[in-house]
Amino acid sequence: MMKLIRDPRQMHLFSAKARRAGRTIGLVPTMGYLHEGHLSLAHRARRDMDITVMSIFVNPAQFGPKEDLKKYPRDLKHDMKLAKDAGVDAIFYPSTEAMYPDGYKTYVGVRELSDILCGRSRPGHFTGVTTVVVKLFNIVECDVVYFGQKDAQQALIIKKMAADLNMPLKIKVMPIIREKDGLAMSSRNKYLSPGERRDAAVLHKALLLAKSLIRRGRKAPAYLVSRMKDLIRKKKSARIDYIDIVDARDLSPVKSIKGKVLILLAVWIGKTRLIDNIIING
Ligand code: PAJ
Repeated sequence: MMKLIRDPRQMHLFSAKARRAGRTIGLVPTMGYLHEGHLSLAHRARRDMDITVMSIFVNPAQFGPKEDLKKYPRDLKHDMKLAKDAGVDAIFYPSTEAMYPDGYKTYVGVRELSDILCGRSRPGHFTGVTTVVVKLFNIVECDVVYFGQKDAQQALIIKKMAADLNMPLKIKVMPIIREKDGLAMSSRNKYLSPGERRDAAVLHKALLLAKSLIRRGRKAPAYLVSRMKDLIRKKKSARIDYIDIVDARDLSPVKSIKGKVLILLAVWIGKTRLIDNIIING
């Protein structure tokens, strides 16, 4: 029987009981509207751990004032079925009031890493993410937490925070799950019209173009970025937010492609902002 737990104290009691019984706990934080990307994390947690907890919480703190908090897709009933089939033991589904009661004051932030790339276009976003993630870690008291490489900067920032703050847990980052045409799965893909959905495949195509150029010896980041931009601009609905090539370990700029580099991009397809990335061993 999968449990649905709304109260943070109840969630903590559930975990405490499991821990006392010697069980290991894996946590999969999500904002719901589950797809195969989320479920791949749950499957991995189920494989590695005794107890799998999935949180579903559309976190207002990580949305900007002009962003899609209100229209972010939600379907708890369907999510519960998918989570149950994936072997999740408990869903933590708190209310906004329980997470951010009146008078809430505390925010946890990671300097510098939160201000670049996606953080430049979404000021405050990553502080909202790290804040809710710390709360979830404290409520669930998990041993291992699972994140997707889809949100590469997010995963890196959370790893940095956990290391800097001596958090007693392990972070696992799992590969990006894609649709047949390469589009990275995302709850926001639901916003795309059929035409936009076809155009959206260009994000992954651009990453593969960069990869093949690197394989053929092109090593100048500026050249790679300009070729990717040319490809993306061919799609009518596309508007580039940013494309960048950085060191995969710490998101620092690279002058040439060597070692592990991370190519990241954010592209507006119509009114929907999509992100994707690839790690390349140069
Ligand atoms: P959400 O976008 O729902 O994603 C939840 C987790 O699923 C994240 O770790 C994300 O990287 C992973 N994920 C999403 N799409 C994926 C894909 N196609 N392949 C593999 N993993 C994928 O990320 C968030 O929620 C929030 O910021 C959260 C961490 C829950 C904090 O509110």
